[in-house]
Amino acid sequence: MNVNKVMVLGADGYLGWPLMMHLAKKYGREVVGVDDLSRRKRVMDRGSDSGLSISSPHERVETFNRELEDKAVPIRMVIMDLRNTQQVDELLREEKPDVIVHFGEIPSAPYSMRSVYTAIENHDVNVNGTLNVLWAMKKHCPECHLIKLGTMGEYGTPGVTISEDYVKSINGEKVDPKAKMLFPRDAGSFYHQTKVHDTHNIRFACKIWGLRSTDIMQGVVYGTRTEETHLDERLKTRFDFDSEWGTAVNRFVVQAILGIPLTVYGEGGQTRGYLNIRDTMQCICRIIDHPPKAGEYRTINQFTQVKSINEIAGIVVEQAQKLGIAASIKRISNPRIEAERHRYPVQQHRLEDYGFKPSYKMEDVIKEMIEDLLPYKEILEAHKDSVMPVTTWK
Ligand code: USQ
Repeated sequence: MNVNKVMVLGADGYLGWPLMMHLAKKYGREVVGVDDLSRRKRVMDRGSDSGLSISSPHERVETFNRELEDKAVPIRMVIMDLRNTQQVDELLREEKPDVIVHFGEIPSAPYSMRSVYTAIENHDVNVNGTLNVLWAMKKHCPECHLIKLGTMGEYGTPGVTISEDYVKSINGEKVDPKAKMLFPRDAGSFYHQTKVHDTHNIRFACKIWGLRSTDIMQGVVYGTRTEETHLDERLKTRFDFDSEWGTAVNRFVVQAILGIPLTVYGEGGQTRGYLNIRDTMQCICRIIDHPPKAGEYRTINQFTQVKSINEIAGIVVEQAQKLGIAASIKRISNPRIEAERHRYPVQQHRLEDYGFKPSYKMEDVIKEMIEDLLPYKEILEAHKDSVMPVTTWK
């Protein structure tokens, strides 16, 4: 499969923006990004902002294309809401990408649990947006490889080994391999449920229309930089740390800088898969280079380390202390309903099969994150009030 043009949905986001640059600069691919810029607005509505100050989409694209000089096709950014069926249809008719990397969804569990309105909005954006993409692919580019961002959170914490492969037996009986039965899902928020719905819709579209897709069950991503974000001050990617849009590691690092005790929810035995943002870039590139066959739907469990919240808080405190910052930990009542002590065995082999090599460890990256964020302490201070959780699952 010849890959010339890659479309990145969610191109203004934490992962989408650095991926655009990485694909264009390192691999010389033609890249077109799509985003409705709603993440910037939703974070502001929560009373927060990106901890690393970021440029406007226009300035980012202009700056990066100057970096590229004439070494690759200039990147482009289309502003579009994926819920608009007509516009998504026209976009794919005109662009006909070889690969679509779909990050264009609302990614926050707490946001989805805030109210019935945010839960519905989360479903509308994620599930209906993805349906629009699937229908337009079928019509205009059925050969295209859809790389879709799902989440490890689709599985929940079942206490048995989570597998990338199809289920082989149930209650001792062999499952017909042709049935291609997925490993069971048990999501822990309405957000995570939207990803489960996407999974089933994408798998179904592959089965009936012969589309091809890699559905990434990704762990929690952390980090402040990629090879390209540090080429110019204006190329930074966003970095969220408030209680709705920030994830645990990123939040803990900011809390250490602000002198807020690290907010370990409940017992802190919650265990997840984690990976650095630069390893995410490498994973996606490997997946692009190893497309599935027409009609194939496949799952990838994407993370490089498994850690509990207690372990992560310990690492952040230790690294902060090395930089002369006295950080502390405070267990607070868990706003979520989730297992706080559990096994988390996960099987993964596909990334390795495609040549992926983990390059970063959390233990080494945390110090770099603190150093990258310290110059922005004023921005962090200004949004200090957004750190403590406000939404509960109850
Ligand atoms: N947690 C704390 N303290 C905090 C924040 C979180 O103890 O201040 C705990 C949570 O209770 C949870 C764990 O850390 O047990 C992970 O929470 P998180 O906010 O870092 O991540 P989560 O809500 O699971 O969602 C994030 C991304 C989501 C992605 C998912 C991957 O926001 O888009 O799908 O990570 S995974 O966790 O593998 O499902």
